Order: sequence, then C-alpha cells, then structure tokens
Amino acid sequence: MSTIFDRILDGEIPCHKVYEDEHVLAFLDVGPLSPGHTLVIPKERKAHLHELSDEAAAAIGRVLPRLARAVLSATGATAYNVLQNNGSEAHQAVFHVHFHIIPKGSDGGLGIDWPARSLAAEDAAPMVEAIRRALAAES
Ligand code: DGP
Repeated sequence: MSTIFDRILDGEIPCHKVYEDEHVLAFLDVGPLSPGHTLVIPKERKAHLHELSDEAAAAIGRVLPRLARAVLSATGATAYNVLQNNGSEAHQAVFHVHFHIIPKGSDGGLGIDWPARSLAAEDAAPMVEAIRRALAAES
C-alpha cells in the first residue's frame, strides 16, 4: 500500500529535505514536536523496522548519528530522542519505516509515559530463551 512517504520519495509531493543518499532520505516533520524534528526514512518501501533488509537497515544506521549531530548543531539542543514506531497500537501513523530525531528542551520535544515494571527472574529466563531461539532460527 502506498503511503505519503512513497509520494515524497517519488517527488509527487514536496518535503523540506535535509539529506539524501542512495538508500536514505531525511526531511523535516510536517508536525514537529520541537524545531528541527527530522524524519529519516529508507528508500526501501517497508512498513515496519523488522521487515527491512540488512542493506537498508545498515544505510539508516550509518547516517543516523551524523544526522543527529547536524540537528543538534542546527537547533542548539543538547538532548534529543530517536523514536521509531511500529504498528498503529505503537503510534505509527505512516506505514513506511521512519526514524524521528526529536530535539528535547525548553522549546518542546517528545513527552514519554514510561510505566516501568520489575523484571522477575522467572520471567527473564524463558524470555531470553525464546528470543535466542528466534534469533537462531533466523540464521
Ligand atoms: P508516526 O506516528 O511515527 O507514524 O509519525 C509520522 C510522522 O509523519 C508524523 O510526525 C507526521 C509526519 N508526516 C505525516 N505526513 C507528512 C508529510 O506529508 N510530510 C512530512 N514532512 N511529514 C509528514
């Protein structure tokens, strides 16, 4: 299914582009939580992070720190969040993978509800086992 970011990639609608390479495009969020709020997207058209190829994921990882430095430098912020939502229950609205770089400070930023619980040992052991099994099945 085509998304608004596909249309940006195809040049059908404009964006305030800050960076582009063979695999990645970055542009300002149209509804910023703070000045400099930037979206970083792979050119690979996948809805969720876990669907990305290693190549697209590596390309994003390669430029994220550089883009974060540039956003900090441009805004004067010293704190920021990198947010990446997957699934509508997790607040994803555009179903093309994207990373938010959101400066945090007196001029706004991401508000986070973080309802932490305690990790019980009897829960941790089977969870580690299940995740390791899933990882092993991937390779
Ligand atoms: P998310 O909830 O993680 O799926 O965030 C989607 C973000 O995309 C949201 O912060 C607003 C932004 N957005 C939606 N449509 C457009 C658009 O047409 N242009 C730009 N630049 N940003 C958009």
